[in-house]
Amino acid sequence: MTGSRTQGALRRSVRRASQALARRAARATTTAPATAAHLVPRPEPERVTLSDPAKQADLERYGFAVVDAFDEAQLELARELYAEIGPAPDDPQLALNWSFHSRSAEYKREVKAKMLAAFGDVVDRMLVDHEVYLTTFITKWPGPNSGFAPHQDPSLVDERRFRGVTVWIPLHDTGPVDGVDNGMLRFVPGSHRFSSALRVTDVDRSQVAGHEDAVLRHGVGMPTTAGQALVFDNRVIHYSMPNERDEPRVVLSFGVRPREAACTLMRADDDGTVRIYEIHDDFYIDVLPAENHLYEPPEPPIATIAQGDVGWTPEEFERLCAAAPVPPGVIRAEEVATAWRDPGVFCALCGSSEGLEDADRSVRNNAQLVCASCEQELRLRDAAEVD
Ligand SMILES: O=C(O)CCC(=O)C(=O)O
Repeated sequence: MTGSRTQGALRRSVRRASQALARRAARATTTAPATAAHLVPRPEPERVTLSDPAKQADLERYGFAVVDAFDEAQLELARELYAEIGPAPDDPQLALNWSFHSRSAEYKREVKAKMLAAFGDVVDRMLVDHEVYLTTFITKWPGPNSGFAPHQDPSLVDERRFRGVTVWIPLHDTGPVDGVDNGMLRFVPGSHRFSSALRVTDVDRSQVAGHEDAVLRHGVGMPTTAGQALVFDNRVIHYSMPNERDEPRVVLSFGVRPREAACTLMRADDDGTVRIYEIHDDFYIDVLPAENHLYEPPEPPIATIAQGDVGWTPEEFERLCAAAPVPPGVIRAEEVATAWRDPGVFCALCGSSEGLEDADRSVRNNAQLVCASCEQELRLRDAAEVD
């Protein structure tokens, strides 16, 4: 396997990101605030996402909407489905686990086939002419490692024309009971319009890096009752805190694209150029998220864009958060106990924090964070497959 990250490379990439942050902070203190081009949001796509116009308006305004998804019978069916298929065979049951991280393609195929057979029509009804490409269970096991750091999803469709969304359907109520949270989803409302920049899959280039404290001050929790879905724009900043209760929090999650839009993979070059590749709908079954960076697209990019440096300065980010609209029904940051504020840091594969550092917590999104020993295991597995 060529190009795999060793522990040294992991540290170098963390250092690179910290240096970029330091450069950004230095720039913030020396330059007068000017409106950089990427801070002017694109007009919202004309293409409608949600079939309910009021929910569509929420999605456009806040970056997310709460939509009724399952009735009692469907909720029961969803619980039975999870009980029947179960968590991924390699889920360490320690942290937050996405079943699409599983090394078993067979398991992921079963999840996709059964989730679509049972609930494809629910998604069809909720959205206007969309296609599900990614299905995953998200299990948030009780314990301190089950938070999920603030992030934006990568640009999973060509956002110059389209909106990509996730349909996130928990199988239980989410949010605090007597002050104890099981890991409701939290958002920086309106942050889908903080930038027109495309977001690449490489987590070391996350635009949220360095702004975590501001996110935790401005972010809000969106509690939901069982049967409700959160539909959110891939651009909106979102995160969740560890599950502090005794039962796992289980979610059925669907990655969805407008029917006429292909799924995309974005790659960045050091000069700020972004290459847009089209990928097939089973990409997340065939390619492990942890090895995404090793995938070599068979076709040339459909577009190459010069974005330049698209980070926010701390002042820009504060200003954007302060001006953003806050939806009704949310739990504001100041109502959240400070002990819950640390989303933790863990390896996406083994769930452990061992070998990971504070820098990993602050500049990296957990979705692709893999510890050195899992990295080594993947390398051995890939080498054995080649032999
Ligand atoms: O389920 C969670 O807590 C995190 C979900 C998330 O970050 C996502 O779906 O992108």
